[in-house]
Amino acid sequence: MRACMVIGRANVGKTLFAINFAAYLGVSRLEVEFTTPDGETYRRTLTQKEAVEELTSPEPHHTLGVQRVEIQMPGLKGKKRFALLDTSGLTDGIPEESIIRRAMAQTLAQVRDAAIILHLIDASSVGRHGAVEALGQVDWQVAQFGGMRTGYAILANKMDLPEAGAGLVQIRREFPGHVILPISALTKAGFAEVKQFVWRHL
Ligand SMILES: Nc1nc2c(ncn2[C@@H]2O[C@H](COP(=O)(O)OP(=O)(O)OP(=O)(O)O)[C@@H](O)[C@H]2O)c(=O)[nH]1
Ligand SMILES: [Mg+2]
Repeated sequence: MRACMVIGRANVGKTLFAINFAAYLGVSRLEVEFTTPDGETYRRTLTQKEAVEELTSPEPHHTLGVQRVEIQMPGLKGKKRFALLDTSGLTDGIPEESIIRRAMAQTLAQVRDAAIILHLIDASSVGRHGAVEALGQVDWQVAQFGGMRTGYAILANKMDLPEAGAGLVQIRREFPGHVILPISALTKAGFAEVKQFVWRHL
Protein backbone atom coordinates (compact mmCIF):
# COMPACT_ATOMS: atom_id res chain seq x y z
CA MET A 1 0.00 0.00 0.00
CA ARG A 2 1.27 3.47 -0.83
CA ALA A 3 2.47 5.47 2.14
CA CYS A 4 2.11 9.12 3.07
CA MET A 5 4.74 10.00 5.66
CA VAL A 6 4.50 12.89 8.07
CA ILE A 7 7.97 14.06 9.07
CA GLY A 8 9.59 17.04 10.76
CA ARG A 9 11.29 18.23 13.92
CA ALA A 10 9.96 17.34 17.38
CA ASN A 11 6.88 19.21 18.58
CA VAL A 12 5.89 20.75 15.23
CA GLY A 13 2.49 19.02 15.38
CA LYS A 14 2.97 15.83 13.31
CA THR A 15 0.85 13.63 15.54
CA LEU A 16 -1.99 16.11 15.99
CA PHE A 17 -1.99 16.61 12.22
CA ALA A 18 -2.07 12.83 11.54
CA ILE A 19 -4.97 12.27 13.97
CA ASN A 20 -7.04 15.23 12.79
CA PHE A 21 -6.31 14.63 9.09
CA ALA A 22 -7.47 11.01 9.49
CA ALA A 23 -10.64 12.33 11.16
CA TYR A 24 -11.09 14.87 8.34
CA LEU A 25 -10.95 11.98 5.86
CA GLY A 26 -13.67 10.13 7.79
CA VAL A 27 -11.67 7.97 10.23
CA SER A 28 -12.90 8.76 13.72
CA ARG A 29 -11.97 5.42 15.34
CA LEU A 30 -8.30 5.06 14.69
CA GLU A 31 -6.83 1.60 14.31
CA VAL A 32 -3.22 2.45 14.95
CA GLU A 33 -0.36 0.06 14.24
CA PHE A 34 2.63 1.04 16.37
CA THR A 35 6.14 -0.04 15.41
CA THR A 36 8.77 0.63 18.06
CA PRO A 37 12.30 1.69 17.07
CA ASP A 38 13.30 -1.94 17.75
CA GLY A 39 10.82 -3.24 15.21
CA GLU A 40 8.15 -4.61 17.57
CA THR A 41 4.60 -3.98 16.41
CA TYR A 42 1.28 -3.82 18.23
CA ARG A 43 -2.15 -2.43 17.46
CA ARG A 44 -4.59 -0.31 19.38
CA THR A 45 -7.97 1.20 18.60
CA LEU A 46 -8.46 4.74 19.85
CA THR A 47 -11.15 7.38 19.47
CA GLN A 48 -9.98 10.72 18.09
CA LYS A 49 -10.17 12.22 21.60
CA GLU A 50 -8.19 9.38 23.19
CA ALA A 51 -5.59 9.60 20.46
CA VAL A 52 -5.11 13.35 20.97
CA GLU A 53 -4.85 12.88 24.74
CA GLU A 54 -2.42 9.98 24.66
CA LEU A 55 -0.36 10.49 21.52
CA THR A 56 0.23 14.25 21.42
CA SER A 57 2.11 16.31 23.99
CA PRO A 58 3.58 19.77 24.50
CA GLU A 59 6.84 18.00 25.38
CA PRO A 60 9.14 17.13 22.43
CA HIS A 61 9.92 13.52 21.44
CA HIS A 62 6.60 12.16 22.63
CA THR A 63 6.31 9.93 19.57
CA LEU A 64 9.00 7.28 19.43
CA GLY A 65 8.43 4.90 16.56
CA VAL A 66 6.06 4.81 13.62
CA GLN A 67 2.29 5.08 14.05
CA ARG A 68 0.43 3.78 11.00
CA VAL A 69 -3.23 4.25 10.14
CA GLU A 70 -4.85 2.92 6.96
CA ILE A 71 -7.16 5.37 5.26
CA GLN A 72 -9.74 5.13 2.48
CA MET A 73 -9.86 8.60 1.09
CA PRO A 74 -13.15 9.55 -0.52
CA GLY A 75 -12.92 11.68 -3.65
CA LEU A 76 -15.00 12.61 -6.67
CA LYS A 77 -13.69 9.60 -8.61
CA GLY A 78 -14.15 6.86 -6.01
CA LYS A 79 -11.81 6.03 -3.13
CA LYS A 80 -8.06 5.72 -2.78
CA ARG A 81 -6.39 3.67 -0.04
CA PHE A 82 -3.15 4.65 1.58
CA ALA A 83 -1.22 4.33 4.85
CA LEU A 84 -0.69 7.53 6.84
CA LEU A 85 2.56 7.26 8.82
CA ASP A 86 3.25 9.49 11.80
CA THR A 87 6.92 9.43 12.78
CA SER A 88 9.37 10.48 15.49
CA GLY A 89 10.74 14.01 15.58
CA LEU A 90 13.96 14.63 13.68
CA THR A 91 16.87 16.42 15.34
CA ASP A 92 20.03 18.12 14.12
CA GLY A 93 23.10 15.97 14.51
CA ILE A 94 23.11 12.74 16.46
CA PRO A 95 20.68 12.61 19.40
CA GLU A 96 22.22 11.70 22.75
CA GLU A 97 19.45 9.36 23.82
CA SER A 98 19.75 5.96 22.18
CA ILE A 99 15.99 5.45 21.78
CA ILE A 100 15.68 8.79 19.93
CA ARG A 101 18.65 7.85 17.73
CA ARG A 102 17.06 4.57 16.79
CA ALA A 103 13.65 6.18 16.22
CA MET A 104 15.19 8.74 13.89
CA ALA A 105 17.06 6.07 11.94
CA GLN A 106 13.78 4.16 11.62
CA THR A 107 12.06 7.25 10.16
CA LEU A 108 14.85 7.95 7.67
CA ALA A 109 14.95 4.31 6.53
CA GLN A 110 11.31 4.56 5.40
CA VAL A 111 11.38 7.97 3.76
CA ARG A 112 12.67 6.75 0.40
CA ASP A 113 9.81 4.32 -0.10
CA ALA A 114 7.03 6.77 0.73
CA ALA A 115 4.87 7.99 -2.16
CA ILE A 116 4.20 11.24 -0.33
CA ILE A 117 6.22 13.19 2.21
CA LEU A 118 4.48 15.88 4.24
CA HIS A 119 7.20 17.92 5.95
CA LEU A 120 5.75 19.83 8.89
CA ILE A 121 7.26 23.08 10.11
CA ASP A 122 6.02 25.15 13.06
CA ALA A 123 5.26 28.48 11.37
CA SER A 124 4.45 30.18 14.70
CA SER A 125 7.89 29.34 16.03
CA VAL A 126 9.51 30.68 12.85
CA GLY A 127 7.50 33.91 13.27
CA ARG A 128 8.53 34.23 16.90
CA HIS A 129 12.21 33.26 16.72
CA GLY A 130 13.21 33.70 13.06
CA ALA A 131 14.02 31.01 10.50
CA VAL A 132 17.58 30.32 11.60
CA GLU A 133 16.64 29.84 15.26
CA ALA A 134 13.35 28.00 14.74
CA LEU A 135 14.35 25.66 11.94
CA GLY A 136 16.95 22.94 12.09
CA GLN A 137 19.61 21.99 9.59
CA VAL A 138 17.49 18.93 9.19
CA ASP A 139 14.66 21.03 7.70
CA TRP A 140 16.94 22.22 4.88
CA GLN A 141 18.25 18.67 4.39
CA VAL A 142 14.73 17.26 4.14
CA ALA A 143 13.71 20.04 1.70
CA GLN A 144 16.75 19.33 -0.46
CA PHE A 145 15.90 15.63 -0.55
CA GLY A 146 12.23 16.42 -1.17
CA GLY A 147 13.07 18.71 -4.07
CA MET A 148 14.55 15.77 -5.97
CA ARG A 149 11.28 13.84 -6.04
CA THR A 150 7.55 14.24 -6.51
CA GLY A 151 4.96 14.03 -3.74
CA TYR A 152 6.86 16.35 -1.40
CA ALA A 153 5.15 19.28 0.31
CA ILE A 154 5.98 21.54 3.24
CA LEU A 155 3.08 22.07 5.64
CA ALA A 156 3.47 25.34 7.56
CA ASN A 157 1.61 24.39 10.75
CA LYS A 158 0.08 26.21 13.73
CA MET A 159 -1.32 28.96 11.47
CA ASP A 160 -3.98 29.60 14.15
CA LEU A 161 -1.32 31.25 16.33
CA PRO A 162 -0.68 35.01 15.91
CA GLU A 163 3.01 34.87 14.91
CA ALA A 164 2.46 32.26 12.21
CA GLY A 165 1.64 34.71 9.40
CA ALA A 166 5.09 36.29 9.67
CA GLY A 167 6.55 32.77 9.93
CA LEU A 168 4.88 31.70 6.69
CA VAL A 169 6.44 34.64 4.83
CA GLN A 170 9.88 33.53 6.06
CA ILE A 171 9.26 29.86 5.23
CA ARG A 172 8.29 30.82 1.66
CA ARG A 173 11.52 32.84 1.41
CA GLU A 174 13.71 30.01 2.77
CA PHE A 175 12.21 27.26 0.62
CA PRO A 176 11.55 28.73 -2.84
CA GLY A 177 10.27 26.37 -5.49
CA HIS A 178 8.58 23.98 -3.05
CA VAL A 179 4.89 23.36 -2.53
CA ILE A 180 4.08 25.11 0.77
CA LEU A 181 0.63 24.68 2.29
CA PRO A 182 -0.35 26.72 5.38
CA ILE A 183 -2.40 24.63 7.84
CA SER A 184 -3.54 24.34 11.42
CA ALA A 185 -3.50 20.80 12.75
CA LEU A 186 -5.67 22.13 15.58
CA THR A 187 -8.46 23.84 13.60
CA LYS A 188 -8.07 21.76 10.39
CA ALA A 189 -7.58 24.94 8.33
CA GLY A 190 -5.89 24.11 5.01
CA PHE A 191 -6.84 20.41 5.16
CA ALA A 192 -8.79 20.60 1.87
CA GLU A 193 -5.60 21.65 0.07
CA VAL A 194 -3.59 18.87 1.77
CA LYS A 195 -6.22 16.33 0.74
CA GLN A 196 -6.03 17.55 -2.85
CA PHE A 197 -2.23 17.26 -2.81
CA VAL A 198 -2.34 13.72 -1.36
CA TRP A 199 -5.04 12.62 -3.83
CA ARG A 200 -3.00 13.85 -6.79
CA HIS A 201 0.16 12.03 -5.71
CA LEU A 202 -1.28 8.62 -4.80
N1 LIG B 1 -2.05 26.04 18.45
C1 LIG B 1 -1.68 24.94 17.83
N2 LIG B 1 -1.03 23.96 18.53
C2 LIG B 1 -0.67 22.85 17.86
C3 LIG B 1 -0.92 22.65 16.48
N3 LIG B 1 -0.42 21.45 16.11
C4 LIG B 1 0.12 20.92 17.23
N4 LIG B 1 -0.03 21.73 18.28
C5 LIG B 1 0.44 21.52 19.67
O1 LIG B 1 1.85 21.35 19.62
C6 LIG B 1 2.28 20.36 20.56
C7 LIG B 1 3.01 19.25 19.83
O2 LIG B 1 2.12 18.53 19.02
P1 LIG B 1 2.42 17.01 18.57
O3 LIG B 1 1.40 16.66 17.55
O4 LIG B 1 2.55 16.13 19.76
O5 LIG B 1 3.86 17.25 17.90
P2 LIG B 1 4.81 16.16 17.19
O6 LIG B 1 5.43 16.83 16.01
O7 LIG B 1 4.09 14.90 16.95
O8 LIG B 1 5.94 15.97 18.31
P3 LIG B 1 6.93 14.69 18.58
O9 LIG B 1 6.12 13.45 18.51
O10 LIG B 1 7.44 14.95 19.94
O11 LIG B 1 7.98 14.79 17.52
C8 LIG B 1 1.00 19.88 21.27
O12 LIG B 1 0.87 20.60 22.45
C9 LIG B 1 -0.09 20.21 20.26
O13 LIG B 1 -1.34 20.42 20.87
C10 LIG B 1 -1.61 23.70 15.77
O14 LIG B 1 -1.88 23.64 14.57
N5 LIG B 1 -1.95 24.80 16.50
MG1 LIG C 1 4.37 13.02 17.66
